[in-house]
Amino acid sequence: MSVNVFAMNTSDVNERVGVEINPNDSVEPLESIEDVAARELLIEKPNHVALQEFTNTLIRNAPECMSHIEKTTSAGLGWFTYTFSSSDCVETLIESASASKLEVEGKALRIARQGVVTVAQMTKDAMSAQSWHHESMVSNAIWSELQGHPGQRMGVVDTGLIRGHEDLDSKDFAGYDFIHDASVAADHDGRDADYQDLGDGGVCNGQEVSDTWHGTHVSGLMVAEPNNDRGVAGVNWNAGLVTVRAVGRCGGFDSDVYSGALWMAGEHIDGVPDIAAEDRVSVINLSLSSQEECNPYVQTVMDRLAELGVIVVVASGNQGKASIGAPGSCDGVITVGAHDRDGVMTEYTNHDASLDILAPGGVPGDGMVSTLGPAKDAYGYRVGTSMAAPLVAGSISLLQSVYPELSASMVKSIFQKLPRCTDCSDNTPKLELDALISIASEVVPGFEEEQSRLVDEGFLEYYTGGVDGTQELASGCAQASSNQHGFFLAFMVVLSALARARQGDAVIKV
Ligand SMILES: [Ca+2]
Ligand SMILES: [Ca+2]
Repeated sequence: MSVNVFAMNTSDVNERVGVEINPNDSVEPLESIEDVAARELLIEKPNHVALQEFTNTLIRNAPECMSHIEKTTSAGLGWFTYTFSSSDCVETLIESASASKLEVEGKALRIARQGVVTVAQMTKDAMSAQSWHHESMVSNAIWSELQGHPGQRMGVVDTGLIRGHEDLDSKDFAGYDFIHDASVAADHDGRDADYQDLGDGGVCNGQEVSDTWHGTHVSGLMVAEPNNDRGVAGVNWNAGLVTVRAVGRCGGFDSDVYSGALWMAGEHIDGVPDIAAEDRVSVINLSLSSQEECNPYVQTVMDRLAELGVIVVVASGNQGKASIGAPGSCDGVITVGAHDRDGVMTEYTNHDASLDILAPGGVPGDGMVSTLGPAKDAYGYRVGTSMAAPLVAGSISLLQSVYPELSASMVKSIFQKLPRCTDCSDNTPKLELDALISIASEVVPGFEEEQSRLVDEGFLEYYTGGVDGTQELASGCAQASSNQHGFFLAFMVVLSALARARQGDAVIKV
């Protein structure tokens, strides 16, 4: 086990959140996240068997491990994280499982090693001064008519959030700290309600790593408050943010990432208060990657999230490999790579057949600007597939504001019709919002029927913000004849009217 001393980091963290500093903390050796993960095993427990009884049955396969169980933590959907004091117990149980000896009531148990994810962000970058991604995505054309709805919630599972940040505070609706290991959490405890980002830096694999404020950067790209004379604007102007803190010092555990994702989708997780119904998310951004395959636990979670109607958007990772690890390789997720300012796939983007789309992610020297920490008015540049994924998540949420029932497979078929990169070898679709929305109207079934239904149900008069809807519609149609984007704008007016009508706070006049 590596012994690392984080004296300076520990006191910094404590000063920031006002936790009293225990003088002994600074000399406590911290175990690496990989070492902790090696002592943990994820096991699926049958619903009708009590946890204690289940544990007893399990341990009959490795009696010497009974006294080595430090704790069990819910990982959601009947899966539990068993933390042992020795990694030997994990290996013994995995051996039993592969010899088909690990069973309860005659049924083989499903198990998975504890995985470790890291943030999919590249180097810090402060050389560019332009928020060029919105230009690349043609965001302005969309924002004139589609800005999301305040009833929407977008989820971020990441390093947590800089609470009270001036460009995010109005979007900060709910969150939870899911990190079950105190040394990775750097907050002296396990899971709790404080999802403040305490930094993810430290000595990781023998190298000093700075705090990234990664979760705050990603959140800003999705939902930073627009038009407030500060900072930046997210893709979705109106949606609220739900935060799960699951990545701490040097990375995060699978079980914390994915049980956190289940929680924000409304699934009950033992030991954690359920999220309020109105704060359940419709899309989750995971700007996280690993070198591991999508194991049965992670795939089970992804399947459940799809059942719940939640779309999961994942960064493909930044190793420049022709293969993608979990969670980007799991079935049913939207996997996002990064392109540069010219729309060309970046060299660092991990890519294989599971890559669904490219979005702006920047290159060193030409990064993506967004909210940062630790100061509540901090902004800065980051580069990576981590920055591309939230732009796609934000775009999907704009579609969801019109079509809440949108599925990941619909999104994939919409993406397939998007423009491709020209003059480059890759043939991956590229995020362009104007094309995205007009393709959605062709691909999403029942659009016209939905429009008729709303009219039949009496949504006959549409206005918003003092503007008469018929005037808006007329103006959209006038633009249709006067400029090349006109048809699109007219279409957007109708779409936007429908979005408001669906929320019950506006009616449509046809
Ligand atoms: Ca905690
Ligand atoms: Ca702003």
